[in-house]
Order: sequence, then C-alpha cells, then structure tokens
Amino acid sequence: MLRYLSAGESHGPALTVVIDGFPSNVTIRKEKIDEQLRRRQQGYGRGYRQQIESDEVQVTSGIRFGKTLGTPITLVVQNRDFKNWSEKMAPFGDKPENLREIYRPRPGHADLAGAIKYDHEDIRNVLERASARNTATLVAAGALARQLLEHFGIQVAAHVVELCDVKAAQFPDTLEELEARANASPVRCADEAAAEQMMARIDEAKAAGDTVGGIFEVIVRGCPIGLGSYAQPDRKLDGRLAAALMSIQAIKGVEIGLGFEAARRMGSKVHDPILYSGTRYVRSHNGAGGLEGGVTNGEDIVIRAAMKPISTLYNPLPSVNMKTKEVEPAAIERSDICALPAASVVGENVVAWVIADAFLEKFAGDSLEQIEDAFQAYQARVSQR
Ligand code: EPS
Repeated sequence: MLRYLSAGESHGPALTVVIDGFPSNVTIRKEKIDEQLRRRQQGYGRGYRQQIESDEVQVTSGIRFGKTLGTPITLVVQNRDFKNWSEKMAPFGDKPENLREIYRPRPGHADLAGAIKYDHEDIRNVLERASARNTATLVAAGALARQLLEHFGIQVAAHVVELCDVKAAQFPDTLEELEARANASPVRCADEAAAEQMMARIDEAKAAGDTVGGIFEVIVRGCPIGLGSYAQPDRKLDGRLAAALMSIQAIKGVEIGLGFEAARRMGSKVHDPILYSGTRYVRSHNGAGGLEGGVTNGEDIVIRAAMKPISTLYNPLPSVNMKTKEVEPAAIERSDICALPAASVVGENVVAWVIADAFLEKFAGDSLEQIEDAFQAYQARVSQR
C-alpha cells in the first residue's frame, strides 16, 4: 500500500525518495521534515562530514499548499559536499587522471562482497550507495508518516539505552520526559550519568582509532489494537518492524518487548495479565512490547535495535589489496566514530513508516477524510467489546 524507492550516492548531487500510496489531504509541514533531518545529523561521535551538510528537504511532487495530493511524493535532500566531489563523482566524462581509487575493502562494510557482486574495481562504486548517508531519505519518508500518525494521536520516540559496555539505568516516568531528555543529550540517552560515560567511551575509541556501537529503543504510543495480522507471515507487524530496522546500516539485532530475555524466563514471568479498566483492556506490564501474534494489542510498542561499531577504523584491520592480493591494512575513509545517536533517530522514523503502512492497511482510504471515517467506526466497535 504505502511504499517508497530511494536513490542517491553519498557524495553525489542529491538523495531522492519517491513515496507512493500516501493519502490525500494530509497536512504536511516542511519544518517537521527538516526537524527530523536535523536531529539525524546530530550526536556525539559524528565526523567532519556533518559540518559540511545542513540537510533540508525539497519537495518536487505530490504536495500543494501544505497538503498531500494523493499522488507520488518526491523528496530530495541535496548533498552539500558534492561541490567537493563533482569531478570524482561525475555521471559523465572520463575518470580524472589523479583519481584515488579504493582497492582495500574494509572488514564489516559492503566493500568486498559489493565489489565482487557488481564487478567493480574501484570500491568507491560500492561504498557510495552502501553509505549510511542514505538514511536521510528514510528519515524524510518517516517524517511524512509521523505527521499522518500524529493526526491520529500516535507518538514515536527513541533513546539510546546502551553504548559499548555502558548501560543506561535511570529512565524517566513519562514518554514526554524521556523524549525531552534524549533530545537534550549529545548521545540521546535519558540517563545523564550514563551519557557522560558513553561520551567517554567515544573519546577513548577516537583516541585508539577505533569505533563503538550500541543499542537504542523505539517506543510507539497510542497505536490502536489490531494493526498487523497473524493471517500470513509477511503481514505480521513484528516481522515488518524487525525487517525495517534490520535494513538500517549496521543494525545487527532487533528485539521486541522482553526480547531475548523472554527466553530465559518461565512463561508466568513473561506474559502480561489481561485486566479491564472499565472502558478498555489493559495489561499490568508490557513484556510483549505491544505486539502479540504480530498484531498490536493497544499497549506501547517497545522495540530495540543493536548497532555494530562503524566499520571504517582509523587504526585499520588487515585486509587484502584486491588488485595485488597483498595483505595490507583496510582503506581509511573519512567517517564517524559513533553514529548510534543518529541511528536512533533513523530507527524512530523507520518505525513510524511501518506503523503508518499498517495503519493505512487497516483504515484504508484515498483521502484523510475517508481514513478518519474508517478509524472512528472501528474505535466505536472496539469500545463495545
Ligand atoms: C558514512 C561515512 C561518512 C558519514 C556518512 C556515512 O561520510 P563521509 O565519508 O562523507 O565523511 O558521515 O554519513 C553521512 C554522510 C550522513 O549524513 O549520515 C558511511 O560510510 O556510511
């Protein structure tokens, strides 16, 4: 129903995303897209590139006078750095004579497999598209989705819970407070003491020519009961969320609710007793993370993703020169030391996209008005159960 295709190289002219299936008459504010793009650019541990970029969306189709038309929406984010790469990334013409090509794949990156798969000699042809720069398009698309979700009272927030071996221990009581503290933290961690230690780990990694990863958590509040379905494996919302998060660069694991911890406990310590508040069904805790049978159960969706450390090491691991087959240190490309805070913002927006997709599947309609009718009719039915 809701789908997108993205395109663009990290140092090419621009990144583009074309969105199809977005309903008409949804109010979209450009500032809200730019705000998400700005949040994604921040975070302690980012490299020099973010000082060059100042991401801003350009809308080239599908929105008129601040409202969606129901037609494909095209979002473009320019790469300011392209002015420094225009010859090295030129779509036409000959290769410059002094071009520095890359032959030493970085362990952990798509370099080796990509160069073999697509028959490239210069690994730059791989890394340009494999780059996490493309996450700007995911965020721009997610920023549209969350403006639709906000209209129906659905909020999405994310925060960093672990970085390397440092764990956040203190969590604020309310989602608003959690969000405010994460937004104010250079590592997007709501526990200030842990955040200090996390920054120290990033400094240590930087000094050692190394990198660090970690874990972020995304929370979705206000989802109606019944998004997703158990009817087919590919309609299960937990699987769709996990796939979307795993498709973000460097994400190696996803868990929902108790996640792996559920495997270590007896069933009685995992599942959430069902209570009735007088107006609706509620749970005494939320080990399921808001999803049972691949369907939302009305509680908060709680989902965590683990990010591996960035694979460009300034103190590189051994690799092989693909031209000479000699063992040599892996190539060093300008990079970040830690992009976990940025990844948490990407995760937030990617989750918003998947929830919006499931929402539009359940409350199908070509315009916002038709979706509102379907949503209200369903809410009325749910209140009778
Ligand atoms: C990235 C390498 C770095 C990051 C980049 C992702 O870029 P550069 O090589 O130009 O310094 O800054 O991330 C972004 C540009 C971004 O906007 O997130 C990589 O190899 O994945």
